[in-house]
Amino acid sequence: MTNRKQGRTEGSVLIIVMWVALGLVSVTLYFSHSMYFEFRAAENYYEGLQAEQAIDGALRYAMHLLANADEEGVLPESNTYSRERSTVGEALYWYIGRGAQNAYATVPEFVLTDEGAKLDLNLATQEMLENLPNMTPEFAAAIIDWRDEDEEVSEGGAEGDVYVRMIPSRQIKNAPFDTVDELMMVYGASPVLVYGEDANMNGILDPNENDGNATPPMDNQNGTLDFGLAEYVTVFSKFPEENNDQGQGNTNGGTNQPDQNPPNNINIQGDEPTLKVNVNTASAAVLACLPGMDQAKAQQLVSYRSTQAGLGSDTGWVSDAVGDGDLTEAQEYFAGSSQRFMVDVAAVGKNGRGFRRTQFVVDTSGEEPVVIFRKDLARQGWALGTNLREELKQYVQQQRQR
Ligand SMILES: [Ca+2]
Ligand SMILES: [Ca+2]
Ligand SMILES: [Ca+2]
Ligand SMILES: [Ca+2]
Repeated sequence: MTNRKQGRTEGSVLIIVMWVALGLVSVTLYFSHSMYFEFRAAENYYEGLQAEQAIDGALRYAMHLLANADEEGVLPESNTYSRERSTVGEALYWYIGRGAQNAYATVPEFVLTDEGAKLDLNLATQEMLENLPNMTPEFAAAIIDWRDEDEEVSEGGAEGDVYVRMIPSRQIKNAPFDTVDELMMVYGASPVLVYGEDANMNGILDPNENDGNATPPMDNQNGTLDFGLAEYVTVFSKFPEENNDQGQGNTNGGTNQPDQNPPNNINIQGDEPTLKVNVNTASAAVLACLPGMDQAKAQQLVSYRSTQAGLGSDTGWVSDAVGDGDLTEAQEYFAGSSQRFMVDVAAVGKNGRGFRRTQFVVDTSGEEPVVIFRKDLARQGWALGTNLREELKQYVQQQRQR
């Protein structure tokens, strides 16, 4: 009897010991697991820092390129600078840009871009705005009312009283736009109208931009990227002043008014601010907005331009491009060079993680280039295309094997 009792006790002890052992193992597993995650988080954080350093470096490099351009106001040829998978220490960066606008593209163009290639929201007339793809006459009118000083409603537009009645109510600006994103404040705006399907603003069709409503943004799943207005407009255009025959172009006359720096975008030649577009860099959609232009002529210009190497700031080619087409009305809106450029940098750390992205606008009109705008776009997500994500994994593995 005692033997059987003793046996039973030993059995229970064994079971208890096994439970304790099992418990210890799970505790160890738990801690190693959470340590693993902490390690991964620290590594991601570290790679994020590397990526931020790379963005800093890429911005400086771009400013150096702009300051030392072969021709002032003309972007360097794309084969003359490091613009994709370039290294800063162990990190990598890319300049996200635009090439020939192609709604089917799934690989971004990696170049610096010209803000002068876009239509300036603060200077465009209602007619020019109406010519933008997907623009409605009402929204074009509302843009004019948003930025003008008066309370007169443009036909189909909206002035202060409409904004006050909105829920929640807001105030109309009655002053120039400071950013393109400000379009979202204008009466009638929607993400579809302003950003279209290009939620991450990289100019290409990403998987989530072609899966309908399965993941944001909403898209029509038709295999092409439908752009929003933000693709075509800027608030930063600035061009070298031309034909400044009158000495230093001081339009102050004989008055004793102190010289005031002209606000952004406004050339004081007469009092009329003038809108211009760089005909050597603008897309057909933007060129088609200008007076005297249409889709056909704009397309002719862009096609002809793509066959000409090293145009520099020359615009003499435009008449050859359109044959019998008349450009007399449009020509005064053409510029050949620009003074403001976008540097849109995406970067990752040494293992391809820690994705970061920042857009900068650089002004080159002064002695030294200066950054006049920056916008963080990391939250908009991966912007380098699906293929590149795979290529990057392989690249990282190759680097490790060395
Ligand atoms: Ca107004
Ligand atoms: Ca996209
Ligand atoms: Ca979608
Ligand atoms: Ca689409």
